[in-house]
Amino acid sequence: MNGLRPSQTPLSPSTPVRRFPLAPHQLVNELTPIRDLFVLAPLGVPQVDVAAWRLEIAGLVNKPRLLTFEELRALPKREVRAFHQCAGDPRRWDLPTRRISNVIWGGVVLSEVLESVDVRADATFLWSYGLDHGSYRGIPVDAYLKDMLLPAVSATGALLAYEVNGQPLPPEHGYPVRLVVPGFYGTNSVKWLYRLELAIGRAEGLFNTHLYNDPIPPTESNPQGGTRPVWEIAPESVIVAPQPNAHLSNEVVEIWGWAWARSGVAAVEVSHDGGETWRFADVSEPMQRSWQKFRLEWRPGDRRGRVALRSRATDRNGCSQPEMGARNAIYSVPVELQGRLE
Ligand SMILES: Nc1nc2c(c(=O)[nH]1)N[C@H]1C(S)=C(S)[C@@H](COP(=O)(O)O)O[C@H]1N2
Ligand SMILES: [Mo]
Repeated sequence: MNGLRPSQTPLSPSTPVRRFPLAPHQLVNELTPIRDLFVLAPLGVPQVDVAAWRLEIAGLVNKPRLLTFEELRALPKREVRAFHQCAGDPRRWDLPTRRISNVIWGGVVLSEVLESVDVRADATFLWSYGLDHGSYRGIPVDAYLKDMLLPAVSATGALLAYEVNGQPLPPEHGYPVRLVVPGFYGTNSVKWLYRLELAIGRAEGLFNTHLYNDPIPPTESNPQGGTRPVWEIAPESVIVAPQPNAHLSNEVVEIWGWAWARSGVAAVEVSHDGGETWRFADVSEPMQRSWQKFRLEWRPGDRRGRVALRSRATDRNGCSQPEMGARNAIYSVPVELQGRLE
């Protein structure tokens, strides 16, 4: 075995890095500039020597491989425009955090690389390992590890990405190479990638089988309930304008924002009375796997006082955002109606 292992990789900083630069009303750009991307690096930021870096592809494959960065760069490059969302606190499935951005990832299509290792027919899972290590809330972690169902990863057009918005990945975003799984919550897009393992079944790991598993409430047919890994992104939307606490006259105002979902957004409804009545907004077609813009013109009329604007996305499978108690719960923007201006 060659290439860097997590324990040999220095971290700088070796303390958690968390940045959330943009609130929903600041998401004014279709493409999020790199400096405005949220950052999550709970174990710190690996400082990777790209000359020593290798990507190992092993497990249930007939031709295991060790790729250098140059070899990866020599493969056909693909760009994918995609929304990128953090699921939030790994235990708080019920808490919306609206950490969302939309970027263009550049890299190599994972399934093309996997073809070259000749994956065995019995492999059902992809395990991905990152070079960060240390401890998370007092629990030792030897490498950041995530798993996903192999067919789902391939179907979503996952990339081994080395660029974001046309630039080399910055250190905190996974330099030199990260996995990007469009349509899956950010936690699955393993940064500072050094190993892919083809396997049968789930991988034991703090960030994989302990954290990031939502409870499934018991039902009559399933009295035990269970858990579900935080994989595919549920339908969600945010209103960008008007911004919270805006003062609106009786003039026509455009309500607009972004909506996204793993399967694509089929419809967005907007309410200007806190959810009593809803109107369908115009929704743009997605570019590749990007978020979709919605807009609706509204004339507040002569009413005065405080109201809540809300948006509700429905995905192509017919699932809508819930009222509350979920990470994709409906977002609400309070505004002040001033009625007719004299
Ligand atoms: N190796 C590694 N990959 C990781 C993480 C991590 O801590 N270590 N955090 C994940 C989480 S929770 C999110 S939301 C995204 C954040 O990616 P970004 O910081 O580039 O926006 O990376 C994911 N990939
Ligand atoms: Mo995250």
